[in-house]
Amino acid sequence: MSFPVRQIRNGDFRAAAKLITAIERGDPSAVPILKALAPYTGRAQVIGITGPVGAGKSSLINELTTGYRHLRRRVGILAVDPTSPVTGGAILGDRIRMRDHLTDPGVFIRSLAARGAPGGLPVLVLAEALHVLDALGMDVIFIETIGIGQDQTAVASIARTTAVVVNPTLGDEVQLLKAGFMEIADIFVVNKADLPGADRMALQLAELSDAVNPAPVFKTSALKHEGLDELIKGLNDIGKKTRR
Ligand SMILES: Nc1nc2c(ncn2[C@@H]2O[C@H](COP(=O)(O)OP(=O)(O)OP(=O)(O)O)[C@@H](O)[C@H]2O)c(=O)[nH]1
Ligand SMILES: [Mg+2]
Repeated sequence: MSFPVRQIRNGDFRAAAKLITAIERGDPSAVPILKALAPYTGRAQVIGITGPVGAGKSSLINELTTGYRHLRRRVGILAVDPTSPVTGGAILGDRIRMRDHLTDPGVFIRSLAARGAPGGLPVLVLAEALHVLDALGMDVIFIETIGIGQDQTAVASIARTTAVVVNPTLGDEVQLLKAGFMEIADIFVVNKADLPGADRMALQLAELSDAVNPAPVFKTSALKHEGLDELIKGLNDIGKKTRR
């Protein structure tokens, strides 16, 4: 077994980070390592967290990670930098939002920069990075993306469970339909439920999703640490159903 393969299988974060960098750069040296790691993948629970800019995806991942750590699960986080002009400093922002876990040896956080690549982050890069975290022994892996364009269907196909995060203040629910979120959701999360309108939003979502693609709706407040145990239970239940 080659050196990095053994290191990664032993849970060496630095070896994993190096391999992901090689994957991002399209470095051919990554190919044989990925091949050798392939038999050790397929174990992790992969959860896509998607939704509009600023819905609280990173905050929610931070809270969910706390929950999964209490359950002694190792957590991998892949945050896709969407090259969005709105979230210009996404990588830094994510690291601030997930600061509770930056020094936890059971949590691996990595941003994947879509910058420069036409059409955003290549899906293959994401899939390969996911394999690295899986082989690294992460039990739960979150992929954070802003659901824009064709990318989101690709991410939904990579993640075993896709959670679509929205807010009570979103207003025009038709936008969700237009953005293609309804089709890809296995679960809906109305985050910022500490703000007014959460019940109404949850109800409308439930009605909409019943018509398009039935998916359970959860209400959370990442800010007030509410609704997270229920959401984790919901994610685990869905995970069982959709397991390949
Ligand atoms: N009131 C309230 N604010 C929240 C909640 N969750 C997150 N926020 C705030 O919403 C803002 C955006 O949170 P993020 O976690 O960065 O959202 P995001 O969806 O990851 O954002 P992008 O990655 O930029 O799309 C921050 O100011 C958070 O503090 C919540 O439950 N309630
Ligand atoms: Mg974010």
